[in-house]
Amino acid sequence: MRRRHPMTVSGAHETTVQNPVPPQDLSGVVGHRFIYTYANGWQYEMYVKNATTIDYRIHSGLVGGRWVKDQHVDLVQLDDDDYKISWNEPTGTSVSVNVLPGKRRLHGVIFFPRWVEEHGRRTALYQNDHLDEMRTYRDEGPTYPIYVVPEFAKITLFEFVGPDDETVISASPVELPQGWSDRSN
Ligand code: FER
Repeated sequence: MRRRHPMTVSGAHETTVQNPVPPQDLSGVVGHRFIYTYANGWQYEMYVKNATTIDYRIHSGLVGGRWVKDQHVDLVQLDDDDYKISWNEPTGTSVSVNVLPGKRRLHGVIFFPRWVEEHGRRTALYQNDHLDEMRTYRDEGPTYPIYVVPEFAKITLFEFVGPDDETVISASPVELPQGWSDRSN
C-alpha cells in the first residue's frame, strides 16, 4: 500500500486525468475575448472560442500583423481566477499563457524557434492560408537555440462575447479601424 497524506484518507480525492484536482470550471474564460499588452510593448488579442480552441490577432511586436483561427490548445483552470492556455504552432513556436481575468493580469512564455527570431515577418500573415508553408519553414529550421520570451502583460479589455462565434476574430489586425485595439474596460 502506497503511503498517503492524511488529507487524502479523510476524503479529498487524488488528482487523476478523469477527475482532476482542482475540478475544472472554464466558464470564466471560455467565450471571452481579451486584449493585452506585454511589458515589452507587444499587444495581443485572444478569443477563447471553446475549451480546446483559440483564435487570435497580434496587433504589434516581433510578429505584428499575424492572425490565426482554430489553434488547438490545452486549457486548464489552476485556481479561482487563474487559467493556463498552452499550445504549439505549425511554425514550431510554443506558447504557455497564464490568465487572471479578475486581476487583469497575464503571464506568457513564448518559445520561438531560431528561424522565427531571424525571420519573424514570414509569420506575420493569416496563418490559416499558409499552413503547409509554415510547417515547411518549421521543418527547415534552424530550430535552436530557442528564443524564450517570458513577460507579464496587462489585460486592457476583457469581455464575454459567447463561444464558437466565427465573427469575433475575422479580419486582419492591420485592416481594423485605427485605434480599434485601444478600446478598454
Ligand atoms: C500570446 C503570445 C504569443 C499569444 C500568441 C502568441 C494569442 C503567438 C506567437 C506566435 O505564434 O508567433 O499571448 O496569444
